[in-house]
Amino acid sequence: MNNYEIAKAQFSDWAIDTEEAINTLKKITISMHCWQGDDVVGFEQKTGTSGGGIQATGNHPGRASTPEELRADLDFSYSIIPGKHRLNLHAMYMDTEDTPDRDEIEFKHFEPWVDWAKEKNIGLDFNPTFFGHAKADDNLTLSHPDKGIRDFWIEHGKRTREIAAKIGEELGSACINNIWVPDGYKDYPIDRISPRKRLEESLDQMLSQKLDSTKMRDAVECKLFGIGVEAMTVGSHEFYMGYSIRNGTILCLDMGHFHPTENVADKLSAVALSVDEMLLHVSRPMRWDSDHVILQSDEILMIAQELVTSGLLGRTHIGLDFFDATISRTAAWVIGTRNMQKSLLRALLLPLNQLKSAENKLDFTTRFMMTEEFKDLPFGTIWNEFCKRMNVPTGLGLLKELDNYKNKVALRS
Ligand code: RNT
Ligand code: ZN
Repeated sequence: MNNYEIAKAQFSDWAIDTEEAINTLKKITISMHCWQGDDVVGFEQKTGTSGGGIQATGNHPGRASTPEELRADLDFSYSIIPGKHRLNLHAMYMDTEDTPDRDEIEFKHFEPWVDWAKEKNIGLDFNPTFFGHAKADDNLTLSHPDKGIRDFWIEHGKRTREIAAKIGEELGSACINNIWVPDGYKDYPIDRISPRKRLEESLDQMLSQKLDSTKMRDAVECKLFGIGVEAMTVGSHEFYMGYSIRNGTILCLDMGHFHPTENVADKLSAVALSVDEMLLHVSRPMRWDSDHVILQSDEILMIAQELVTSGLLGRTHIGLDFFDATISRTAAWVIGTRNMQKSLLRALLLPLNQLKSAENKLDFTTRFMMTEEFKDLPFGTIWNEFCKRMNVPTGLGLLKELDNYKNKVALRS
C-alpha cells in the first residue's frame, strides 16, 4: 500500500470517503484577485497610489508594472495551483493605450484580459474602482454631498456593470461585479443618515439597468472602518445587509471588515437565511484590515468548515483579498490560494454526520473528543495525492518553482 492508500483507510475508519472529498475540491473555483500582483496600483497611472485606506506595504522586487507582466505572473501562479480558478479584475487594471477617465471606460479597454481568459479558459470577475483617483481624495464617492461627484462615480459604476455583463457573455460565465466604496469620516459626523441616504440613492441609480444574471451579478461589500475613516463608514454591515436583502444583490463579506474579535464564519449561516448568494473576500486582518496573506489559521479553517457544514458552497463565491509586498507576490498568490483549498479539504474530510449527531444529543464531550482527535489524521497525504492528480508540485518541488520564478521577476526594472 502506498501512503495515500494507508491514509485513505485511516479516514475510512471514520466513515470518510477521501475520493469524494478530492472530487468535491476539484470543482471548487476560487476567484484570485489581480491586485496582489502589483500592490493595488493598477495601470492607469504608473506611479499611482491605491488610497481609500487600502495599504500595501513592502518593497519586494518583481512588482508587475504592465498588464503583460501581471498576466505572466498569473499564468505561472495558476500553473502550480491545483484546479481551475477565476481572476478578479479591478477597473483600474484596464489594458489599453487610451487614457479614459473612470466615467469613460468601455469593454474595449479590457478586451486583452478577456482574450487571455478565453485562451486560458478561466472566468473573470470585475470591480468598479472607487479609490486612487482625485475625485475620491476626500474618501467620499457615491455618498459625496456634491451631486457632480456622485454622478461621476455613478457613471463609473454603470459602465462597470455593462462591461461585466459583456465579459460574462464573452466567457459564458456570470461575472460578479463587486461594489466597494471607501466612503466615511475620520471624525464623528453630525449627520449620519444623509450620507447613507445618498449612498443608497446612488446605488439605486447605478443598479437601475436590469442586466441578465447569467452574464453579470451585483455584489456589495461592507466595512467597519478604514485608516482615515475611523469614526464612521457609510457602507457599514447593517447598511449593505439591508440593501442586499431589499435589492437581491449578492452580499460580500470581507474577513478584514469587522471588529477583530468577530467571527466572520459565524455570519455566513445567518445572512444565508436572508440573501441568496454570498461573496467572500478571504483575508487575514492583523489588528486592523491589514490584508495579510491567508494562512491555514483557525479563522480560515472555520470559514471553510462553515461553507461545508452549512451546505453553502453552492451559493457562496469564494474570492481572495490580501496583498503583501514584503514577500514574493507570486508566492503570496500561490500559497494563499492553496491555503484556502487546503482548508476546504480539511473541512470536506470531517466526520460531519457523527459530529452533528453528537451535537444534537447535546453530547459535547464526544464532539470535543472527535474534533481534537481528528486533527491528527494525515490530511497532508490526501492533499499531496490531490496535487499529484492535478499535476502540480508540493513540498520542496513547489518551493523550488516559486523560488525560480521569484528570482526571474526580481530582474524587472
Ligand atoms: C477594501 C476592500 C476591497 C479592496 C479591493 C481592492 O477594504 O476590501 O475589496 O480590497 O477592492
Ligand atoms: Zn475586500
